[in-house]
Amino acid sequence: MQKGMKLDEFLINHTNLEMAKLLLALAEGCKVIGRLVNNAGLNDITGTTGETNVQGETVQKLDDLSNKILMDYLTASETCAGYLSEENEGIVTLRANAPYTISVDPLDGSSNIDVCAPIGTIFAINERVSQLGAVTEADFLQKGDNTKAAGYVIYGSSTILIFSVGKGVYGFTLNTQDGEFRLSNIDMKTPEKGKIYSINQGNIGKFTDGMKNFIQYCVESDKETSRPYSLRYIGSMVGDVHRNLLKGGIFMYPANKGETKGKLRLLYECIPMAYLLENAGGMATDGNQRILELQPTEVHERSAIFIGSKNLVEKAHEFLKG
Ligand code: P6P
Repeated sequence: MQKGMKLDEFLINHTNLEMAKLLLALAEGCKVIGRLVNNAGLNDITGTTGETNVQGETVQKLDDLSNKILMDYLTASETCAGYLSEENEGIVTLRANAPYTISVDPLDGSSNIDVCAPIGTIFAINERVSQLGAVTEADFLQKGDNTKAAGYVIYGSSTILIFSVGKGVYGFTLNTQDGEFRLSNIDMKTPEKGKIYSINQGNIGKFTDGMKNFIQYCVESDKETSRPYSLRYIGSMVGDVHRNLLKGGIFMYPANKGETKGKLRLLYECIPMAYLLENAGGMATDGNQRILELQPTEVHERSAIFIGSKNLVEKAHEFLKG
């Protein structure tokens, strides 16, 4: 294995043919999304469609476009039986007799497009559990420990596909010269000790005392533990998690008075990120138990999330339980 290796060469040696075809189709769709994101200001596709999605959130034009692009590419791959998306009300059958299902946030953080902040596509792939034919919700409502592959594509200063098929985390950077995703990060491990905390501190008035006390711990001076930590918050989960994956740190979106189960979606935001960070030697919980052990009950359900370097997630737990 060497840097610069093409995605298809890597996949052929690291997974089965069906999964390879699915991930390649996903990567091709994300290339199209990346080009649209990079040219958004020129094509009048910034801003909103004027509609709200099933979440009650304003739909950005690019959310809608990205969702349609992924559905088309995944259908054409003939490997994806079912599709769940933040942008669709319910599950959709793509190819009745295909082996896999996918849960996606087609363009997470899309409200940041207009300000050129990093955004991304987040995905988690499962094997279907239902018999052949139309998919059922049971195919999607699986614990994160059943995940077969997961990752994200970050559209930032470069476009990078970060994913795992359960045997380490690998990064493929889009080479703008030849249009190929090429291996750039081999067997990524997140630093066990982080010095960055990432949270929307503006919500502090809605946090529990334990949460407030952990934030106070982060900002206190203590040479031995390299505190105060730095606060970094983009407001785009892919951007915040990607930075922490590389540099170490903790990203938190806790439950609070306004969002009693947190804001982020379990199936297509929390589980894929938790799968990645655990494969990179990190940790991901809902403040109490591993994200990957949670039993989903609704396809769009939310979860609190504490994810990143082990030392910080464990320290957060001490304060949350205190
Ligand atoms: P807040 C983007 O809208 C998103 O879903 C995540 O990407 C991000 O981490 C979070 O919401 C930001 O939420 O409430 O801090 O603006």
